Amino acid sequence: MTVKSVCMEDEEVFSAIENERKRQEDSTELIASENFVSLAVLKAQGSVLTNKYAEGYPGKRYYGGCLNVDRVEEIARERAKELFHCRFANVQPYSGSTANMAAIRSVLNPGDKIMGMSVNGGGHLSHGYSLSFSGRDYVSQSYDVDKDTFLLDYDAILRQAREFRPKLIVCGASAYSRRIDFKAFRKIADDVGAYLMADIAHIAGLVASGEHESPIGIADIVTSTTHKTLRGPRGGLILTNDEELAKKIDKNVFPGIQGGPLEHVIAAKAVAFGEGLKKEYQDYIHQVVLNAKAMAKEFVKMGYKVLTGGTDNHLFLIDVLSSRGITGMEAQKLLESVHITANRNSIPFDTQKPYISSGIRIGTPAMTTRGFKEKEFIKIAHYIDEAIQNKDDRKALSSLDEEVVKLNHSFPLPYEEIK
Ligand code: DSN
Repeated sequence: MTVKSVCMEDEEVFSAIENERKRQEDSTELIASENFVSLAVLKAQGSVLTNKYAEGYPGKRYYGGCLNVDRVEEIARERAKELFHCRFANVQPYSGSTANMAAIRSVLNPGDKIMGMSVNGGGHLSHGYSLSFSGRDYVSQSYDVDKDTFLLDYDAILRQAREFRPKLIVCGASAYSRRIDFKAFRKIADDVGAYLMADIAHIAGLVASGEHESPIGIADIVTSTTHKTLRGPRGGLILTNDEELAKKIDKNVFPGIQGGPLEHVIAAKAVAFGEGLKKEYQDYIHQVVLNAKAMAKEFVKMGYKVLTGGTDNHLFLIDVLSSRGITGMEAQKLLESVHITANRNSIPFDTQKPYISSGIRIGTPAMTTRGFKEKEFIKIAHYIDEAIQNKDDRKALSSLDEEVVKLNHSFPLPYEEIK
């Protein structure tokens, strides 16, 4: 039986998968946290390793038959350490949030104080947000960006930390377009006797390629996802140089919060880390940043309010409400109607509810993987403006949609159709 005919035995599920493949092929993907993995990553994840239970760690499993998954997990750990120049890596977290949960539990007890960046300011839910485990199990206070510049104000964070006295400070963001000064955070943490955790989920690829300062050796613990700029499978990662913390982290991942590791995903992480060590990947990340800078600049030229006026990394935020009078929600829907995928995003001190929001977040990792350079991103910036200007003109939107799809088709994905 061929793979195609096997897939067609479950028409219902596989036609939805095929439709998603086609949607990805047709669309300009600007969600800053998404990317397109290589065929090798896809193949490793869709492998027979999904059949295997392997609770424990390489050489110390609770199941038989772990010879091959031990090898795979060893390779993943070794490559992660090489990629990030660190001493210890745990590659088992199912996601960025579980990585953060295990990391936080390694240094805090329930009721201890945690201080992370506010979600509205660009931080992540798992950095102390009230509805997340991180804001429920611990006493949390968040720091914000400056009201005028929308930049991290390290003096203000220090003052807040001195007053709040957290046991853990978390730095790292999901929607912050400027470089993060890990050394400044270290000074703040040392000043108040706190641990420092850096969540580099978004900028991991930039850190691995030297496009952004690394927090390794500065923060006590570094967490990440593997599927954003790192361009691996959906999953998490924890790094540290501290042997005692590494032991605690391992215990908190398993058996603390997880059971059997997803060895097929770990294999795909290993493949992605291997790709990350190559020169081509470094060139790719460099281009991601050039593309983001060029696109942000174009929006500024067109009179859009780009937060902080531009970007140092792979993403930026546009206040579409004050720039063009449409909410983030409206902009997201409008763009989707012309095959441009972005996500609405709260901006710092947003007057709209998070579900509606005033902004959109734009990222360049995914389309850079497909081969877009500055020229194509500038073109897309104009397409976005055209869509907003013609938001009530169906005919104009439909012809714009055709142009967008045509452009995307000239940068094809390597994935095989399944029907
Ligand atoms: N949900 C992710 C993002 O879009 O940035 C953060 O984990």
